[in-house]
Amino acid sequence: MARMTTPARAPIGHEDDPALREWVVAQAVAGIAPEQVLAALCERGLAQQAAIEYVEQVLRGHVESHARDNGLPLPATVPAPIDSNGPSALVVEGRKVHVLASLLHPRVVVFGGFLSNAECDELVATARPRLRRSSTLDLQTGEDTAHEHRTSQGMAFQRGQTPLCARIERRIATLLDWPVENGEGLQVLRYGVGAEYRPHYDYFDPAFPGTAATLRRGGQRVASLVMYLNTPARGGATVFPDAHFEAAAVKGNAVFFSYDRPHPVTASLHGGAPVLEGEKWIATKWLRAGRHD
Ligand code: PD2
Ligand code: ZN
Repeated sequence: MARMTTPARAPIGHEDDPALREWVVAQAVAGIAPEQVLAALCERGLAQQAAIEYVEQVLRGHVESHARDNGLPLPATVPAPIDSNGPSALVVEGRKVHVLASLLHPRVVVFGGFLSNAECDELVATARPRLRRSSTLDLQTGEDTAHEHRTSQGMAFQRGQTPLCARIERRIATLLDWPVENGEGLQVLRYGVGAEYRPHYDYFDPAFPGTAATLRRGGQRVASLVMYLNTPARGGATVFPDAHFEAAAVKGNAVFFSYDRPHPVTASLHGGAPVLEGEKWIATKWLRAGRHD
């Protein structure tokens, strides 16, 4: 469907009028910028703040009834670092970070220059002597086990384990407006030639018994930030198959993605494509809905 850029006139009616509610939902579905929807509502007499609250309430109600009607989990609040068509650079804790690409569904933002070269090199140097074969959570038992779908080596820092970890964690918290305490410790991975991380979801599937213990520590994961610590000579992109989108692994850049419920409807399926030449180093930060201890 072609995306519209200007809203039709808002129908005249009281806020309880189903026609007005349907109009608001139709604008959102058509991709009309929220400011334009608000302007159209103000034009027909609503005060700015009342219009904001009305639009939020209508869209929340729409999403909730869609979830109920389709047997989906209700959406959670997730980090939302930037609006559509916003600034192309942000200053975060004194560092200029560029917005290189942004997708709405799945919600993906690619940031340029999130880490300095020196920060990338220091993370690699600190992690290198502690690498082990990567593991994944076994959904049946809740144990971490090696898996053929994840052929990297890795290690995990505790939150705030080194001054550099703490600095990066503060930067992430500021960029994403999400508490440091809701983050898991940084995980560093190294992929050699041929190594990959096949497409998966980062949330914990609540249908499996092995997820209960981890969910008690801060609830669901709601977003991920994958930071590239080097630039592989070839391959190693982070791929989002549902969107036919890939983020190139470029030293210092980072790809953010969020998922507001533990369900494929988020289209947040993603993977690390095989490294074809050279090696690939990343640091991943997973963010929980609540405090992770
Ligand atoms: O290495 C990657 O690009 C990648 C891909 C998918 C990392 C992760 N997931 C992850 O750390 O969750
Ligand atoms: Zn992942």
